[in-house]
Amino acid sequence: MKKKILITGFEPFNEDATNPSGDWISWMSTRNAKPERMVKGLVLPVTFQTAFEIFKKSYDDFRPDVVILTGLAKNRKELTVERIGINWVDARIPDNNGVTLKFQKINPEGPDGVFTGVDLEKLISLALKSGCVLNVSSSAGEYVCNDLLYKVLCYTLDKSTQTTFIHLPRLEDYTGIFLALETMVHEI
Ligand code: PCA
Repeated sequence: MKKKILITGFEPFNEDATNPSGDWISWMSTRNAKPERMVKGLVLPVTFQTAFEIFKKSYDDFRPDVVILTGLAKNRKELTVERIGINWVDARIPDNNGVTLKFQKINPEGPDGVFTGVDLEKLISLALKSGCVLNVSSSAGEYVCNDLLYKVLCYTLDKSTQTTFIHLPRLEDYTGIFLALETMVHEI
């Protein structure tokens, strides 16, 4: 059976005109998937209220085996994979709807944090295979990326889906990173 992979990125936010995570999704749509893979791409709005709802609709329709969420982390220098989504939001800037959620739990009844079930060592070696360093991070921040990661991890926990989140750095040239992410999609 074909393995189904749902990949997501985000629209631009704050003062940026572009978001490499959304650009990666567009780039992937120009590439050939491996015959044993079915890949669906989704570019999400940077909004607390709607990003997860849009994701959920796509997830429920597509029923993927693997979910690879991506976003931009401007202050990082290398590609990083997130180990955990935390039940906390404290935004320093408004989202694209003008909403700034401060100092609160994402879900007052939810667990404090949820770890990814993905084999991170395998991801690191897949990235290295394409000549790219992949670091592990234990904080996806307190903004929309962590909000999405936490909600998706909670939602997919008992559905035998492998869910991961990868933050892209701000760079001039993304060729190497896009290829490394593609290798992960093809070989995870
Ligand atoms: N990065 C932001 C939200 C959207 C994105 O690409 C974050 O790290 O929360």
